[in-house]
Amino acid sequence: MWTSDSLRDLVKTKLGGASFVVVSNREPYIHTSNGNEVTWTTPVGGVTTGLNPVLQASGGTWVAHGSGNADHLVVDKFDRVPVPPDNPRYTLRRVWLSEKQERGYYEGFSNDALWPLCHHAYTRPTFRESDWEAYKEVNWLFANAVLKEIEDDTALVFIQDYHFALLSRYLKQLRPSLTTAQFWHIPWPDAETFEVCPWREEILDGLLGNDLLAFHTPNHSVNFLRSVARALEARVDFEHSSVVRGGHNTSVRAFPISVDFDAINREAQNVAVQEEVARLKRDLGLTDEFIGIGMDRIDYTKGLPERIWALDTFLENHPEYHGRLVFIQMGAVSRLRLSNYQSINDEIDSLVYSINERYGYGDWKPVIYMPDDPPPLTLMAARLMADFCVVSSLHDGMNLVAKEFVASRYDEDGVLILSSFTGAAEELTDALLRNPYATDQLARAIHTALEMPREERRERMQRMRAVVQERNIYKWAADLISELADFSRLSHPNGTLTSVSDSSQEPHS
Ligand code: GDG
Repeated sequence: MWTSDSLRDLVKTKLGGASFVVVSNREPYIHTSNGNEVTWTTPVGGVTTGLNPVLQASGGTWVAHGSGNADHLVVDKFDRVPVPPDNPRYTLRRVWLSEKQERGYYEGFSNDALWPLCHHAYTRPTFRESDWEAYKEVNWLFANAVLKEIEDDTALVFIQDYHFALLSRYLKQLRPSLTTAQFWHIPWPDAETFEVCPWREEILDGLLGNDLLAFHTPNHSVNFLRSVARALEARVDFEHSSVVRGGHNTSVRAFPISVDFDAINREAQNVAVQEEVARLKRDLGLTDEFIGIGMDRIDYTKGLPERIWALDTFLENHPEYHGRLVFIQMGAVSRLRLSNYQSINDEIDSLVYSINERYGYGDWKPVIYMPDDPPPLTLMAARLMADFCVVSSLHDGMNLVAKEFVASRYDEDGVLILSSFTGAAEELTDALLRNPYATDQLARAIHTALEMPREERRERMQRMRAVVQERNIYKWAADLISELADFSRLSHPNGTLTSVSDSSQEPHS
């Protein structure tokens, strides 16, 4: 079983004294000020949830966009700040972006083009040349910032996500002997879908600057290989899952990301959580027999309208549950400057209003909507109160909400209703796996969850907990770092990059 300690030992052995630098768009700690007081928070999102425990174990430097209004105030002259702020374990290096860069690179190309392009959610990507120019400019800016954090060429740079498709290529141009790995946290679409991107060749070539490119599932890896085979001149080896382009080998692998099972399991048993459960029930006036929950970053890929439609159908078909079931949807709004995100927020508000108007009576409302980024203690209390949790994403790289729900249920109770179109569905096969587009099926799953005998709930939850406990976040990081070290000059200090999987293929130049 991988733990924070065994990951730390592995990093020491595999990396020797080499620096370990992680790069992401979103920073793991945000400093803000209200008047004279500076406070900090952790942002909502899967990348921070996954990577923060890893960096706390491994140490190193995390390079990210400084987005808080007080971020400038707490950094040193090199723009660095030790974090976590209350118990420092690693260094956060902040990169500053202008409003124009943020709009073009982050809101524009990353979230209005690549995000909808990579998720099958029927939202059309928007490709603007000015966004693409800003994207390239910011990738270049980050490449220069990363190099300032690196003492010598043995460093391992671990790049996160779709905001930095060109970063490894730029880094290699500036420092050819670096080792880079990249984790793509969202799905990779099929090759035909990807083809509509006007800069597909540059993006694919940029990602092939990496020595290791990782996705959540084998399916995403194969989609990537097919995209390369259609668009670029390169030798694509489907059998060994690698690409050779310009004499450089990139291994393409699947590593399903996870959560810190032990920490969540421990936190769930804290007495403060029971007190929070009592407070929440009191404040929300919950006397109901059954509670369902959802908790998401509010995004059109997460299938929130589909969830409410299913609840509506369930209530229509099962009047015997009126007054007995409450569904609590928690969450945090995100990317609000984009019109697609404003629309999804408006749509959810109006659906919640309608379902409550249609079925509610007296003090009972079937849906309680709390999109105000509840604190971690409240989220934990909600997980433990729930008879069932719904994750109904239309498409999702992994989905950590599902794994957090499982990790928190030390009582081995609660049913997970999980979209088949999440990476998590490949591992959590004891969830009720459903197609969120099929409203009637999703509605029936709610009924199945409510009627499921205690023994079956226990057995399913036990099996899911065993999976998440074994495949925890430390295993994810350890597998990835081991694979990379085996492929790279970290283990061949004097040689060129050597890939074990490529031995039957053409020789490297
Ligand atoms: C991307 C990929 C992949 C949710 N609501 C609140 C809140 N959360 C937390 C959850 C969880 C995180 O945010 C969301 O993680 P997900 O994995 O579900 O989704 P994305 O943010 O889209 O993450 C995803 C992930 O990267 C990792 O690779 O799994 O597929 O899309 O930790 O608990 N946190 C707070 N308030 C909320 O209201 N504080």
